[in-house]
Amino acid sequence: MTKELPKDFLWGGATADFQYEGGYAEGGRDPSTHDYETNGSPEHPRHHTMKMPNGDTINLKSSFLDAEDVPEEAKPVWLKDQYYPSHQAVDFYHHYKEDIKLMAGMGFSVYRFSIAWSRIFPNGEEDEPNKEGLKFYDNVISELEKYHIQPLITICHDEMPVHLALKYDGWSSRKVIELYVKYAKSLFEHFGSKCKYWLTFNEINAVRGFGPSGVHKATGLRRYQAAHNMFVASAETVKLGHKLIPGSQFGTMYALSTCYPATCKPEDVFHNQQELRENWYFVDTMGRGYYPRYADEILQHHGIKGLSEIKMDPADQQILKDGQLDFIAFSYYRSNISKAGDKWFNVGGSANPYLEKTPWGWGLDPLGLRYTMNMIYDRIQKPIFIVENGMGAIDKPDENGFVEDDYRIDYLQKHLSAMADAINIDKVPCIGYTMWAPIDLVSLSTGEMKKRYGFIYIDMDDLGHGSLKRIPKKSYAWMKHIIETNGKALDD
Ligand code: BGP
Repeated sequence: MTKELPKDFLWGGATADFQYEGGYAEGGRDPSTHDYETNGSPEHPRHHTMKMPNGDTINLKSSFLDAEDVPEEAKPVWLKDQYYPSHQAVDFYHHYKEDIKLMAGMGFSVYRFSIAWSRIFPNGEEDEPNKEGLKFYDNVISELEKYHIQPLITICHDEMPVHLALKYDGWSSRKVIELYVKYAKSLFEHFGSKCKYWLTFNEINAVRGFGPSGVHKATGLRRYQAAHNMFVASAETVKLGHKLIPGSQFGTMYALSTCYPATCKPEDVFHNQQELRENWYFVDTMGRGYYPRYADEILQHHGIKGLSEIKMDPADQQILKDGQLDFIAFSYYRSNISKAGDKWFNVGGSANPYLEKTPWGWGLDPLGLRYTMNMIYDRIQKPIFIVENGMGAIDKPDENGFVEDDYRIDYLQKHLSAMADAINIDKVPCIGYTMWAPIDLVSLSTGEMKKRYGFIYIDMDDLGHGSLKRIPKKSYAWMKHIIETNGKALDD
């Protein structure tokens, strides 16, 4: 079966503002929750740096997988001896023209990027949006238009103005729903005529804790209260977007790297089915417009009696129904396994012994992508959009800065082929594919620069030193050819 994709298939790449943009204090932007996050590595987790009222500084693990609770009285601070990667990131803020030209050189038809909330509403509570912030994204979108690349905008990628985290405890407060909808409205009014595809949130099933959700407590009732408030905010935003932008299409993005049963022992299979519902809880509620029947059972794993403990307004049910998503967007990187008796954990699992792994221990599983695409469509029957997939690797440039990344080409060849099979053989409707991340940027989980994903190398190290020069890798030309042939060359 051919790997050639339907004519209107969208090809592109994806980035997130605080990992890519930099310019953290420019253009009237206020700090966001990630601006207080240090760099790290697999051995040394990233931290939020905070100051207590008595002057003591504390470091709290910030990575969403093991985020520590933040004391309510702590205030974020920058410490002189720490490096905060989001401040410069890889400086898209000053390189956007060059970067978009490079993306266009590969033939991209779509570019997924997130807007930094604190660039538009610096503290989140202003009455009017910040003109300079809007102007920056105007410039980005005009540049995209020049090359006929359409934007796919993530309204909120795992962050918020730090003021909202401190004042309202982030998403655990309903007040933030109103502020988010106001922010989204200003984006629709300003960019609506130029953008058809929108994502209300990034990896909503994975966000927890201070950095991604502004909530001081990473687990339990407050996390699931925050999730409910995000569901309502997303649904209200979808309704509003449909009204203000005719023909607009809305998704939310889920982390759906999959998890298989460790064995065919019925107890393992059953455990795995239940654990996967940690993710389906989010997809089902937003994709179908109502909480799934197993919601109480999921909540009980987190010490919550059930939905009755979550504060809801009487109108919420109707809002969820009216603001259902048009498509399901997801990230897919790897697969894991789980078995009966494993510690209950969201987006979790252990390493699959059948798979080769990246240096960061992520198991390579192209068929898992096809499996995941089918799982989602079988369940929700709405078009899907792969908005993140890629391989973090250690690249070794030669003396001219050129990287021969055959391992990345191999990863993409296999994953894109599996995607084409899901589309052409299994008939899963898929809007497009945006590879994470077309240009090297800062890793979310470790804050490293050496965990590189791009088709384009950036001369910068883990501490932000380097010329920031952009140099296409071997995979750049390879991907260009795949896009030119609309996937057909995957067969070669
Ligand atoms: C997803 C996030 C991205 C991104 C990616 C790769 O979870 O949406 O922001 O960073 O994963 O992860 P990492 O950067 O940790 O390798």
